[in-house]
Amino acid sequence: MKDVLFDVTGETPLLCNVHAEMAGYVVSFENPYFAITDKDGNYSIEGVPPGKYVLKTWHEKLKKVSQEVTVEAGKSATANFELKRRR
Ligand SMILES: [Cu+2]
Repeated sequence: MKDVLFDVTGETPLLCNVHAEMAGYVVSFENPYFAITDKDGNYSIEGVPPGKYVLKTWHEKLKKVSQEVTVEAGKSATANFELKRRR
């Protein structure tokens, strides 16, 4: 096992030189607030301090979308996205 430090933010593709279908991605962030959607596309990010944020999506086959979200103290905020295929 080899340790690798991801000291850049964004996506790092892990590709195979032999098999084109073997591909994985590591996506690194500058903060601990992220979520992976469930099979129906639902997600939730807990413990976000009140404030204004830009929420960004990432998917290997879908276009990136971002949306401004305001989190108020003691309330939950909702952000829905409609994602389209990358060209
Ligand atoms: Cu391979």
